[in-house]
Amino acid sequence: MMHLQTKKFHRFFIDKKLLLAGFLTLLVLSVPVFVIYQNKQTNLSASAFSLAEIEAEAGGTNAQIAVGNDENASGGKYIQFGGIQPTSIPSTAPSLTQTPSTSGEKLSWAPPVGYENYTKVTVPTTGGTLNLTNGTDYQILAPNAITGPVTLVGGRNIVWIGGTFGGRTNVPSGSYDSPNRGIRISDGSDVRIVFLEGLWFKPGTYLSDAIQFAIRTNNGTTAIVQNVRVDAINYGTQATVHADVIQAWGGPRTLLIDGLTAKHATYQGFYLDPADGRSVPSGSGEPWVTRRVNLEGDDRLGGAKYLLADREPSLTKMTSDRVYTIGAKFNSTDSFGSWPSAGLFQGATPPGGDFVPASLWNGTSYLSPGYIN
Ligand SMILES: [Ca+2]
Repeated sequence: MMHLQTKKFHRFFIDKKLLLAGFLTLLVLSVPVFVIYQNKQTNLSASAFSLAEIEAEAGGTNAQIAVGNDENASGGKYIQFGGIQPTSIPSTAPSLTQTPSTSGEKLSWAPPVGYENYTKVTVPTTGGTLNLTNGTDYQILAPNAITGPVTLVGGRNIVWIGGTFGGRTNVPSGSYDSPNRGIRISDGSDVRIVFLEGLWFKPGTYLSDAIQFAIRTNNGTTAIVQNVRVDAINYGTQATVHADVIQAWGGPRTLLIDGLTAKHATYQGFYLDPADGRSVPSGSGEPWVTRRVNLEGDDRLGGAKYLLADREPSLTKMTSDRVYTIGAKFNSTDSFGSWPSAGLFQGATPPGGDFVPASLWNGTSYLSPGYIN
């Protein structure tokens, strides 16, 4: 019995040694694998953080996430958080000290990458309300001259390049504010870009506001307005319809303008109040820019009053870059807020003529001069 027990003990001892050796072997073999695995995890983690850096400033990972094509990205794909494309807005903005451009030269801000693949919506000739889906990006098409007001409700990124507005050739009266509006931008996805370029409001027509931002709840809208020409009469007075070339009636968070000519502002030009009827949009944004703008007052109804009104200068941190006003009978720079004097030329027109000439359009076709970046 003792012998057997000894033998058993011996075998057990040997088995334990084998077990220990096996364990050590396993440990030695597994450590490199573990290290490699850890490195792989680190790399994946780093990649994830790298991708997250393309988020919109005010966006979050709870916003929509999409995968897009980019020949510069690894594997030809990139992940997009929050609806803002990698060529995000401020990064494409040129320095304000760059060589001044004149009409027809390249624009400051490019549309979001891949906008050509956005869902396409054609504006009816008579205009109307386009109900878009939040979280979906849209390209707006306007192959025909539009004769009525256009309201864009919903959607995420919106790109509208090229369009003409006609109709409404009679002197308006009564409650014509809404039917004589050009474009209204309403709420959509919270973080997004609304990109408007190449819009011409034709001569011999009457408007209230040409472009109006009526963003009641969104906080992260970046609006870009480039090469807009308003030959139509922005028809109104203080006592009647408050006609504006551009009115921000709530929002956006950031407004960037390059190229805007308006010839007949009877009451106001830019009336910008992102907190009108709501609280100031929260979150981080970019300083607002008005670049290559010429506004002309028209005194047929008593004279233009405020051609430039910024009612929330602490939010907008406005920059003027070649902004010209002429024909304001009362105030050009507004008594409400302030307008930066640098880059502003009152009682003057651009030495090279209108920043946005009508020659940019051929019929309803608009040819973009392209973008600096
Ligand atoms: Ca208005």
